[in-house]
Amino acid sequence: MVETIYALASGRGRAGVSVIRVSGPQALHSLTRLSSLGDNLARRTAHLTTLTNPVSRETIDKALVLFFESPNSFTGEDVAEYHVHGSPAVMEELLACLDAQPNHRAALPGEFTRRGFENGKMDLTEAEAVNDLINAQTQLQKLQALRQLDGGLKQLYEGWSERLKKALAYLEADLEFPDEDDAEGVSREVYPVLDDLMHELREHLSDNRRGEILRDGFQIVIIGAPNAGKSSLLNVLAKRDVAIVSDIAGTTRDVIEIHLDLNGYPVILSDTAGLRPDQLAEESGHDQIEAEGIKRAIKRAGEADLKILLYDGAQKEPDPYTLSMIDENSIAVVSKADQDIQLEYGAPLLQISSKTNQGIDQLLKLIGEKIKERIGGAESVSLTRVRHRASLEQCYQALERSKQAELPELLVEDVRLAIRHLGQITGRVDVEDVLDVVFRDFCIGK
Ligand SMILES: Nc1nc2c(ncn2[C@@H]2O[C@H](COP(=O)(O)OP(=O)(O)OP(=O)(O)O)[C@@H](O)[C@H]2O)c(=O)[nH]1
Ligand SMILES: [Mg+2]
Repeated sequence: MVETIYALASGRGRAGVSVIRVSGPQALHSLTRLSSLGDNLARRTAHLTTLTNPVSRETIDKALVLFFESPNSFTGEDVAEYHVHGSPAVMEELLACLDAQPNHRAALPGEFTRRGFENGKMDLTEAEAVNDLINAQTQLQKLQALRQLDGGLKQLYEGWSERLKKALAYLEADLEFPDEDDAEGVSREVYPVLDDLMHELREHLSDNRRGEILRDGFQIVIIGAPNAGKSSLLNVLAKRDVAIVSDIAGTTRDVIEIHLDLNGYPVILSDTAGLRPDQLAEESGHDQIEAEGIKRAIKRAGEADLKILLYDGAQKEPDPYTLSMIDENSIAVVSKADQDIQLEYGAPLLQISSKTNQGIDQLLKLIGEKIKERIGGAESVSLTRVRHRASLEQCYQALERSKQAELPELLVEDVRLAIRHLGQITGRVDVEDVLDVVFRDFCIGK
């Protein structure tokens, strides 16, 4: 027997209104027990009712309730929604009363969405989009999640799958009736489909990871010598006092991360320990903690989408370790522009001051351009997870193999495999093992 699940669907804590959602075969039963409504109440309509504790007969709250009858609900099951006053006492009593109802239990993380998927209300990419939308911090993240929730990725992958299925049907017919063997038919009907698809897959995959970066955040790291002014810059960009600033070289040790919304792009900005690689040598007298900080800084710089190389304007020589990190994903900047800049550098550099804010707007503009260059707007659908990428790569490889297959049976097998890999993304094939991964990072009530 399918259990009926319940959970607080809105945020925790006090609120004007909180929503508790109940889904499963007994949802109507518990609703009629707790409310004064009969079981023929109008569907998808708000009803004002008094909720009563069936044991003590005490009032739980005055509430607005809605009932959605299977299959016309988010989960595809019978669903009841209780809109109650968002008070901890109301919540505690209502949840306890629900728990006492037959076959009711608290929902697991992501369980409502998972039931929606299992009942065919959405495919896996749409289920993932529910979570992305809930977690969206910026407008562009939100747009990307909405597009995916609207079936953007599903339509793309199912469209590809349909085309492959047609080619597969042709190949199977060809195997079935070898007498009418028509080798030309295969090269006419099948190979162009495989070629086109491989081309489209390549295009889709060589997207600079834009969908993933938009979902996870664009990683920027500030790198420079000790005392260059890295932590001061982080604080200015964060508009708050996050990192400790001092004139002692080697102040920052751990990587300090802040989240920024830059024109709708989610940015994760990290401040790091000043690069002083002589500290890395394992001699006595060297500070092990600082050495560890420097290792972390270098590692983070390697993973970042963009590096801000900060040169100390009070020094004459640019720091050689910072210099060695220049590449196409870096912006070089000079600090302490409010003082006389001592630095002699081959090319003109953007000068900034964390004291007067000089150059900060230009720096933000430069960063914005770099991000845009890398991930563009959110105008087309992009894959948003490593999981999608891995299956698409496998699909591509299967198609590549199919084209080299020497026997028609092998060609058929590879095309079947390619379809299977696409099906794993949308959840159209048996994906038990994928499900736990997909729903793991949901929170309860979703
Ligand atoms: N005049 C001036 N001083 C600055 C500026 N930025 C930083 N400083 C000073 O430079 C010193 C070092 O600043 P921090 O921001 O701690 O430098 P850091 O690069 O984080 O140093 P470490 O954490 O040790 O690697 C402090 O005394 C700051 O007040 C600036 O724009 N103008
Ligand atoms: Mg610092």
